[in-house]
Amino acid sequence: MSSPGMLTAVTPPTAPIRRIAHLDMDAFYASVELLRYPQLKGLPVVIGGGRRREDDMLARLREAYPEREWTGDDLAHIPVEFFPLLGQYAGRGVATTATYPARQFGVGSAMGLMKAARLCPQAILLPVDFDEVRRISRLFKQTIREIAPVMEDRGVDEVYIDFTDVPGGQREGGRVLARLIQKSIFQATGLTCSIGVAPNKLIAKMASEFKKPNGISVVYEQDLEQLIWPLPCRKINGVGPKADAKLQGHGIHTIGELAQRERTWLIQHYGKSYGAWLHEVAWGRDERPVQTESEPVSMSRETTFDRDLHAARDRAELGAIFTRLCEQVADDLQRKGYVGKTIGVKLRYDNFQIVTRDSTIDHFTNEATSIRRQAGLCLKRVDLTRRIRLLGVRVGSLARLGEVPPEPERPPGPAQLF
Ligand code: DCP
Ligand code: MG
Repeated sequence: MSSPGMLTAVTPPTAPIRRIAHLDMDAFYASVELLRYPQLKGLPVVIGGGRRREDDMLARLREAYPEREWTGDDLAHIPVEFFPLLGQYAGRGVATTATYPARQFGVGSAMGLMKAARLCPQAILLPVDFDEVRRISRLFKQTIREIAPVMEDRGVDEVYIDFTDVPGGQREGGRVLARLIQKSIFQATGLTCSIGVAPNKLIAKMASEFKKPNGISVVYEQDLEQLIWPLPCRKINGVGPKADAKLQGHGIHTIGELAQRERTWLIQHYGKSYGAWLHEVAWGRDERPVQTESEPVSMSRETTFDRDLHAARDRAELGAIFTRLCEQVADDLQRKGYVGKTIGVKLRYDNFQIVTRDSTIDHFTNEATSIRRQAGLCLKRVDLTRRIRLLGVRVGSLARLGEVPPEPERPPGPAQLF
């Protein structure tokens, strides 16, 4: 008890430290199937080879036992022996994911199913059910938002979450909140996920992989040297296979080795922006905010080529890719109900230098052909003598379709003749 005149120890309020989480669902497509077929839990299951039709398994059952009525309620009771095995697969399909028991045999995402079948013929092969995947995806994200509202959607099975100002978000460096989120997601969906909590997105993304499946890893700034530096550079989100190969060529294999290179040396060899970025990430620095769902400012599509292309020598190939990108952006705009009036291009040259050009037109569009025309004009304004490794198309200054002012009517006159 304090009485007037007595000195009380007052601890000054400390500013919360930045704590960012990355959450990634475990063996997502496969786990979604196990909800339907719980009898497959603990078994090697591989997802791939097409999309699920309403009742793939029921159709098999009806064919084998036509005398019985089969309904959706029977799915959980289908005997394991009845499921199709990977070893029987023939075709050119690819595995999208595999359960952890299947991964023990070396099977994983993006592997050809024939190769997977050689590694683990006894695995059960199931197609993906995209509708169910999307439903569960929305459900787990909604569960997170109710606990921690600052969440960035990064795709079907992963998100970033800003723990910094969430009540309890600082306890044990974020571990307590991470546990609560894991538990709530499990209650809502029956699925497990893994979470990394760290000072920023970059490290959180690496940390969420440390204790997969169903794990939590808490990383502090001072853990950089011990936990991050031993990792291969490829673990950095943004270092792809090509950049990694180039780093390897310079004798840089781990993030620690990358951190030991001078910033100026990196800039010299990897370009001004990519080189500087490499230096920052190797030292664990990343200030990017967690961006909650908001009105998009722009939509873009880009692609990195299998080999560097030259504007003149690979004209046809480049032109086809360019057209495709414009079609994809137009499709994104139309699907999401947006139009835009700033159209731009982005190129990365073989030396990793990035250039962008854009121009704003006098009307809103979401048409592939007019995007292509404007983007083509932008392309004329960049140096096309260098070889290109990445090409992107972007439409900005967006407005919701239906909320844009109607186009002014063109005055009648000779122009109408055309
Ligand atoms: N996916 C895909 N093709 C790939 C990689 C993934 O279609 N080449 C799909 C299937 C995955 C989902 O995206 O289930 C999520 O991808 P992840 O990389 O997060 O893989 P998983 O969630 O399956 O496994 P993990 O437990 O390693 O996160
Ligand atoms: Mg995942």
